[in-house]
Amino acid sequence: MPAAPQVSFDRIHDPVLRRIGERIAAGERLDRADGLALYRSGDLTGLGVLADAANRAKHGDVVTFASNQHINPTNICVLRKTCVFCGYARLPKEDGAYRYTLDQVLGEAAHAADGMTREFHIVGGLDMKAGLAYYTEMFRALKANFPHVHIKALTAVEIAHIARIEKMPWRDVLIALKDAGLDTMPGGGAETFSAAVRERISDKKLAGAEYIGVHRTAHELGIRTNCTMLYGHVETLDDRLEHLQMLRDLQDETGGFLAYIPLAYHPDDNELGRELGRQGTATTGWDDLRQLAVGRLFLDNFQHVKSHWIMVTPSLSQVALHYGVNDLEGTVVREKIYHAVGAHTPQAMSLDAILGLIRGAGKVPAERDSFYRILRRDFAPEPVPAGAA
Ligand code: V47
Ligand code: SF4
Repeated sequence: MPAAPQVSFDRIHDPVLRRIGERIAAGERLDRADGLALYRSGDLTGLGVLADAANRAKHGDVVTFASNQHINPTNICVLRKTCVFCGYARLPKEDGAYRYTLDQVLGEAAHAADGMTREFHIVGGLDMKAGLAYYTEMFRALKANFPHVHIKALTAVEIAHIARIEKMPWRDVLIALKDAGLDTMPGGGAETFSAAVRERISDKKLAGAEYIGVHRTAHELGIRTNCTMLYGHVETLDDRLEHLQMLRDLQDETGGFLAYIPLAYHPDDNELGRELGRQGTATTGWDDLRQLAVGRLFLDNFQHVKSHWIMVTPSLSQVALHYGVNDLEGTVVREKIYHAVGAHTPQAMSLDAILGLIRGAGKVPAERDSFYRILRRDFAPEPVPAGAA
């Protein structure tokens, strides 16, 4: 049982936040009205103080990262026309459509031969020609060639797609994939669960309750998963809280979620961004920080809150380490999904760069595995800058 958060009330100016802070310090759980008050507060620093206290009670000063590699085996997707926020998907005959052969996947994975990569993060489109056998063969070959690398693959939406084309229940698909080497599942495909928002931005996608259902089944089978929320598009603050509530409820039930990762919507190069006239205007730093902080406070039964630096920039992720975040998306190699919608961040970060970010925020870096077990803390000390005494 983690210690109750120690809150420094002198840095909180909003009396509403102070009252919520007193309840957090007493170990009380927040309800949706509290969540709304947190989102609506103008005291971002005070919100950070609360989220940082909750985070420190679980992790102290330690910030983790993992060396992972993203592989996106196919961008062909049957929802290409209806997920209006996505700039990555293509129809089978469209320019730029691709589906990797097994050899191509192994070619991409060859980076893992460096011995540093500990996780493959494998997600892609809902491709009619990528059924169960496509993935079971892929996972078996990856495990045969890179036995030390963890496979975190396939969102709930992809699992449901494979189940539909194979006419199998989700459970049987998950059992077959686990048998082939699937270790954990990523959290993509959640978007925002609200039915009204889904109708507007991803009309034909698996409903929120079904996303939860696939994750519940995975947890029952011993497959731990992550979860996400896509924010900063057309959703309301109430929608965000409904989403967080559904995640918290499932976590109460199964305890199977490893981490919560909010994903900042990028409006470039996608239909929704054009419709909203929002190109070139991603989420604000304020919204990114409060989204992470409210997640940390509301999801009191989650151990890990991860910032995805690819979307919100490394600099903002560094500040987020004081807003409830205890984990940074790893040294990602060749990320495609966000770079298709206008992310201008680098596609990979070196170990030294990640260590520099974490230390620069006054935190202690630790490399973790995919289950958040600490693997390494003994990194070379930070070089002393030239001219320093
Ligand atoms: O589900 C698509 C999002 C997700 C856009 O579990 C967009 O460890 C912003 O889920 N703007 C896939 N986001 C990525 C994902 C993820 C990333 C890092 C770590 C983990 C994990 C999961 O990307 C999709 C969708 O929500 N996405 N288009 C866009 N325009
Ligand atoms: Fe397909 Fe996923 Fe893009 Fe939707 S978000 S079009 S399901 S790849």
